[in-house]
Amino acid sequence: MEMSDLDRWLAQRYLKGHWDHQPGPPKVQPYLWRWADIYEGLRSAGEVVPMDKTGRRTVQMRNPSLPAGMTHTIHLSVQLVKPGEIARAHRHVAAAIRYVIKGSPKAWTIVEGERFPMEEGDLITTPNWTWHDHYNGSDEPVMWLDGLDARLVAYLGAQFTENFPQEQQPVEKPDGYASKILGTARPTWMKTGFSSPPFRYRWEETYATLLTLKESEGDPFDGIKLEYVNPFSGGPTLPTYSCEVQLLRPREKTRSHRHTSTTVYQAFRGKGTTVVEGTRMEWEQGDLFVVPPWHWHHHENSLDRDVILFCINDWPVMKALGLYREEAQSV
Ligand code: 1HN
Repeated sequence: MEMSDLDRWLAQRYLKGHWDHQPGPPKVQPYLWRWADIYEGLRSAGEVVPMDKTGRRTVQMRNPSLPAGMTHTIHLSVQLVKPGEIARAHRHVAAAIRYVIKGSPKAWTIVEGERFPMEEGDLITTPNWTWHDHYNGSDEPVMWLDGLDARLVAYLGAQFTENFPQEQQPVEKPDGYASKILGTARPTWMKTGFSSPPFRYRWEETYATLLTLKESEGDPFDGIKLEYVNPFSGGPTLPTYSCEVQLLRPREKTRSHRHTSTTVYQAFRGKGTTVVEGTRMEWEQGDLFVVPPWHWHHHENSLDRDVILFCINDWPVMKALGLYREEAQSV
């Protein structure tokens, strides 16, 4: 018997020898999506895709090397809700964040009975298995980024989805509830069942913190960078990923490093360059891009005004599994 005969014999029985190498999963590649394209696609979807056909009107990033998903761990889409529209209530195991691109104090995402206004630059969490629906009560379209760990959850076989019996869940909590009970003075008797609470991180406060720190040293790899922490634990935004925002000062160029976690970015303000393994990704406001695992990268702001990048990084899941490593390029 030849080795190839053996391989065939085994294959017919759904078996395989260690010597018979098969290709591994596809590798996420660095890629940049232009806001102009995303916006054009979404605007057209607003004209031709009715809400009752889709449940959620989103345009999703797909990494060129993957069948779906912006990366193997992070799903990212941009969602549009037109004036008066409702995106119906449901829940799923995959956790989500919303990062508002165009908002209004009269547009809300309702999570577990609390309505959270969606204003530009706000970050709102929809943790694992929380009921959520969206409503635009303003007279302008609203748009936001949806970041979900859905690909990872589905890969692990743990994705479940359920529709709420009505189109919208009732609003049962007073406005500002989460931010009050999770402030610095907290109720003694409340225990929550959520590992991460539904929460709104207001842009106004985040931006004020960035500006307060502008003259400080900052992170050598990322400039003035903030992590949106879980208000219970002080840990990452969600068990699977961390949302972060960074300000690059005029003419700031960061040091290069690489890590096994994957990052997806949105250029929230300004324009600049991220160099990933020698490839220059030139981004402008609204563009989205990926830095794949274990790729050297640094950021450059070559203009005289501030740049702000929003990102989702899957380091919490990598650290939880003992898979996180990082390395700095020597100076
Ligand atoms: C989802 O539930 C929303 O609730 C958005 O707005 C995007 C992508 C995959 C799976 C569920 C939403 C989603 C999603």
